[in-house]
Amino acid sequence: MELKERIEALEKELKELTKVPAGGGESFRIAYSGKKGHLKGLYEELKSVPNEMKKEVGQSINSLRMLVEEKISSWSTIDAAESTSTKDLTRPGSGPELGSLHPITLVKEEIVDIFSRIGFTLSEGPEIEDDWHNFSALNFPPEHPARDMQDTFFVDEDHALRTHTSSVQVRVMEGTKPPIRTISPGRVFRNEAISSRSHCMFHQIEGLYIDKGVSFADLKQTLLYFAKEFFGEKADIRLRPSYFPFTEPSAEVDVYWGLETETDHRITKGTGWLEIMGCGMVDPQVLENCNIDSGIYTGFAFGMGIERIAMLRYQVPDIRMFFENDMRFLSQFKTF
Ligand code: 2NM
Repeated sequence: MELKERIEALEKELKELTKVPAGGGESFRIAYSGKKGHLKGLYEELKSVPNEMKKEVGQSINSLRMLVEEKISSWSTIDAAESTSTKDLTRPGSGPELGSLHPITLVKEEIVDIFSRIGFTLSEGPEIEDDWHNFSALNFPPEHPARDMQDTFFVDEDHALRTHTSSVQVRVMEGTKPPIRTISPGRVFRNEAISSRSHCMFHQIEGLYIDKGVSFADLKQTLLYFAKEFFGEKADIRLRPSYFPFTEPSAEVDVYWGLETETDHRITKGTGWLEIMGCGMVDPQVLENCNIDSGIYTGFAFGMGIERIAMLRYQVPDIRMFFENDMRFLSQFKTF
């Protein structure tokens, strides 16, 4: 057969091919544009075509090549689509993407869980409180600076955004006969300048234990248990005398963090110790304010800022990151 006729025959064959050929797209590619394929052979033969016919024959081989390339690229898109199985209508769809829990929620739940293992139950209460539950029942004298507009967000004459979750525990004491063992997490508000270390809204978790014969030794051992559960078996605690209106005696609690790395030195200011909470024996007057007989019952209480604990746990440098809802921050706390 003449070269020209063979080209025409191949062209006809190609135009009739509308589906991927039986051997698959790859064997077609090899047969037509492979190293020993039809096109290669035709270009080889072109060399011996007489000069006056070279142009015409060359053009028809070129258009044949374009036809081949067109076929190959159309089949490769079909192949790609089929390999991802869009045609399998029985395949299950992709599920919704799971979100993540906020780091404050994670730390809060961990602390609640640690205390629930030794018999503390959860109690929660309103974020808008009256003067009695937020201040008076807790022994804040009428002229205490916390009662100032500068420190507290007032809603009206007698109501404010709670400045601590102790108000929840006043409600529990008023409504429960001891023994009482409760833990109260929640959002609190203070009219403070916002910085990397403090915010006007944050979270606290407070604990309260009231029964006959509850002592300061019980307080210390309970807090040591917490420190070891949360920070690890090597953790230790120390108590420094302090003052709160609602406890007597009162103390600040430090946890031993360690002094091994550069970071340990930086965050503990070279001491190895970090302040994590306040605590004390509930003032007998507070018990009386809540109709608990202070001649029969004693109790301890403690409170900590959840943001501060979360900043230590996750090495977060700025408290404001907890309130910005930046997905680049939040998505790092995925737990499932
Ligand atoms: C603290 C420190 C010390 C506390 C006291 C009470 C209550 F209601 F029983 F009086 N609840 N929480 C308390 C005591 C909170 O936080 C730094």
